[in-house]
Amino acid sequence: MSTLSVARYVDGIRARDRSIVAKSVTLVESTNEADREVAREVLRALASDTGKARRIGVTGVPGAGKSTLLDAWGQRLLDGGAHVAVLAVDPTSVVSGGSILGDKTRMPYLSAHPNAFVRPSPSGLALGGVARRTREAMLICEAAGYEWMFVETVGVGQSEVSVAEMVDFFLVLAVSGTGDELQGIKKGIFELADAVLVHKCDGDNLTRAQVAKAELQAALRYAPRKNSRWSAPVVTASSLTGEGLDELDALINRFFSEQGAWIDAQRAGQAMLSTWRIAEQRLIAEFRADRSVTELAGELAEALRARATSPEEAADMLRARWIR
Ligand SMILES: Nc1nc2c(ncn2[C@@H]2O[C@H](COP(=O)(O)OP(=O)(O)OP(=O)(O)O)[C@@H](O)[C@H]2O)c(=O)[nH]1
Ligand SMILES: [Mg+2]
Repeated sequence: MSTLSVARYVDGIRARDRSIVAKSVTLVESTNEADREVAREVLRALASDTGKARRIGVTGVPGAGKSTLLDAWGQRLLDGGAHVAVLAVDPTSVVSGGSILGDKTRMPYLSAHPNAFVRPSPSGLALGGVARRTREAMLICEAAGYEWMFVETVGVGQSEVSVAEMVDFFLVLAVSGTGDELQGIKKGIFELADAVLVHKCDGDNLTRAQVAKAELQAALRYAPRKNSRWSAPVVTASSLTGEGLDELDALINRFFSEQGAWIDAQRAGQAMLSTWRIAEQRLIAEFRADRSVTELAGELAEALRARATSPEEAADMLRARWIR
């Protein structure tokens, strides 16, 4: 599929040519070996241009208002002269094969603005592939000079963990007014959150949002912290009225100005973590594709059916065959 040369991609990205940026993201989504080689060369050439953006993950249940928030927040940043990129990660597209978020990435202001780049989730990629694509797409956007790099992900399944593992700041959206104030907030998510935002704090929701805020603050007090020098604050906001967005801005600015050393250390840890993940995926793929392993697996299926061996013993035999 790659019709452009490495130099064309690299120059286009550096010039922030949005159509080339879009093509480059398509390139990194490709699993075709020839495309992968081009993608690797492009990323290698751009390595020193990356790493300069503020990487922010936004998660929350479907309908929590992630896209609406990013459109309102992004508008403020764009009006201030910044460049804003948004990548979406939708785990449901992995299952359904069609990007459900694709038509739900409603960011009218961002979509129409020349200094913004919005990209829905790719379909037809396994979650591991989505994680790699998102990490690489992020690097491309950084090299293109987008200072604000947002990753929107639906708060279901493993996707929020993999997004938390590639951003500097992880914002968790909660919605009040649904009866259960902590709806959609899974216990483990507190360990990942750098801030919790009680969203849709407007109209009839105002008092409920304040109650939810107090409850969340109490819950967060006991959550394990990933950064001992930053305790995740709880804020309220409405993307419809704009209320609370100043506070959100101030909070993010404070995080990025105070936590530089922490962010550097976190990024180094994240790079090592991705290295392990990629190595694991490669090893598993090679293991499962190995002829002698698959042959033995065929034989073991019989033995398992006859209960002549256990899955654990069978797995050991497969491993022993592979190592030999
Ligand atoms: N009252 C109120 N409604 C809001 C607010 N923000 C978003 N909404 C509404 O909530 C609905 C869902 O908003 P989206 O921004 O699409 O939510 P999302 O979290 O991106 O949803 P998915 O991408 O489908 O997971 C829309 O009807 C919005 O108009 C808000 O601040 N206040
Ligand atoms: Mg959305």
